[in-house]
Amino acid sequence: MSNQVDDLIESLETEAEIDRDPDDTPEIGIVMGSDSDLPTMLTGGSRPGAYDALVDELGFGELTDYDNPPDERFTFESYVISAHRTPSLMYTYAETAPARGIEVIIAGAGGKSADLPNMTASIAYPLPVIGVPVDEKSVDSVIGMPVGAPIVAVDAGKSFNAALFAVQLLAGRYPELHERLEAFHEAQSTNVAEMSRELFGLGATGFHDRY
Ligand code: AIR
Repeated sequence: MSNQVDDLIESLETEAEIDRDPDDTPEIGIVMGSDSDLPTMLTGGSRPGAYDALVDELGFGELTDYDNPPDERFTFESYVISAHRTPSLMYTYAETAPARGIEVIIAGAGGKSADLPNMTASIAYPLPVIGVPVDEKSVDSVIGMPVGAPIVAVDAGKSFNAALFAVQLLAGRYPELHERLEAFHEAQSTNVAEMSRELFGLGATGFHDRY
């Protein structure tokens, strides 16, 4: 095992032993099998991703230093962890998550052997894990868990929905997040209504050429 993996494992274990104010620890942990998953997992690639949902729509901050949390009340952290290349890191991440304040994990991986979400769910149980198949090939391996070992998963690539669902899980405990989710939904509906009115008023060709 490389020293860098050892160092990461040690820092997670050390963090798990620190008794921090829960307001300063991340509620959501995002893990992905490779940095090549980043466009899909966080910033969206061809569509909006988890980062867009959490930061732009729901006011979360990204925690990048446990000693200096961002000003935002609700935060997330993100790591690259491969089930096959760094299994011990996956194990430690999932095992230490509750002690580090994580309340829900979003885990994404791609390819035919996308095991990070389901293995993380098994190790972190009963902490909820939302799986994101990074591509179509990985759908079966993410959702194919045996009875008694649950995972919920979103459609291929839809990390935006995984983030929304993570916040839905948190909203039962934090009324403020409940309100933010409602505001997001309201804004989304208004946007559809505006488009609808514009399409009707301009007609299909006029709407298409409007910009
Ligand atoms: N992967 C990485 N370790 C285990 C798995 N299943 C997945 C990553 C990524 C794909 O393999 O989640 O979607 C290709 O990874 P890379 O690093 O070769 O680009």
